[in-house]
Amino acid sequence: MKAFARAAGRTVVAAAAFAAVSASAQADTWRYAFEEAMDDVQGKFAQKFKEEVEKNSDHTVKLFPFGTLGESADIMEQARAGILQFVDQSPGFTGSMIPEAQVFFVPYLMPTEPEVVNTFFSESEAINEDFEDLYEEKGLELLKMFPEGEVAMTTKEKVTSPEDLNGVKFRTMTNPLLVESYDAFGATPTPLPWGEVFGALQTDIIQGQENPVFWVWSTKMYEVTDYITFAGHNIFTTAVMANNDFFEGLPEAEQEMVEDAIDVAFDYILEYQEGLTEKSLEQIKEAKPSINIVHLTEEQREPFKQAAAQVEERFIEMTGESGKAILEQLKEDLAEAREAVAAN
Ligand code: 6CS
Repeated sequence: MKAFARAAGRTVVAAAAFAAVSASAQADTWRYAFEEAMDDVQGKFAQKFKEEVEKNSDHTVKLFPFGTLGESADIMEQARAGILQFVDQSPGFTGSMIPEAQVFFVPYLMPTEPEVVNTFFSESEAINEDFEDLYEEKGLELLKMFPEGEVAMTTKEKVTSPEDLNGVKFRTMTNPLLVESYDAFGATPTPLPWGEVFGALQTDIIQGQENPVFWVWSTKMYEVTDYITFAGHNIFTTAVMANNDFFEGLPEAEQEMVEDAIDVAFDYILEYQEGLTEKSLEQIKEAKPSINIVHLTEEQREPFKQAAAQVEERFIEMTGESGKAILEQLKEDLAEAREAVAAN
């Protein structure tokens, strides 16, 4: 009897072990949505991630580019509900859910030199540690933040000073601090989801927007605006995350496989973007020879820089001690990235 019980016990243990192994070895389909098209920066990142996961596991990654599942806010909701396993949402939209993520919209905080930017995103403690906790509180495992290039303003009229933005309805992503920024820059900020931007420019509901140049090219923003202005005030940052329950439920080896795939995609996307702004500008000039490309001088940038101080203050008012700590850490990380690049 005892022998039987022992044997039965062994069978149960063996069956449980088999179930655990087969659950982890089960070939699943993971769904991953992002805010851009397949051939844009987020799409290229996602494709590289898919390639790596499928190479190193039995899982399949199904990609959902912009428009297939709704706007950015919709895919975030689906990821938090566990309908999607992975989502790419930029802090420009996440800022309304995680106020600290708005730190990326303090003008002139982020550098624009690609080398410094890349070192910062690879090494930053604020990004790779502090933000992870904040995302986790919202049920998300932050896997990576990465840059998508310097943002430029595209407008219908010439902009060389904040006065030129007076009366300009300027589209912003939907976070309160970006609204503050364009208010400080003299414009009338108009937060809109991405899907409404082209039509709003075409019908003159808005007269300006900001985005990295690859996006101005791929979404044909140059067709509905005549000036591309570089004020050096920011870069575009995005973030990839997983539903936290899904990620925590993965065996450790699979979590590592996912993290490795993200690291490969990160290195790939930094390299992919080398020269992308310049190439996109050339493509725009060819498609629309009348386009005006303006790089503001240091003197012209000065009043925009001065306006940035009040935006930083607003950021601290909005986010309190936790925002202040992130801002300080970020500044420290940026100083270290600048030093590391200068030393090379
Ligand atoms: O401005 C936006 O809303 C969009 N810009 C980029 C570069 N990516 C996705 C985002 O929705």
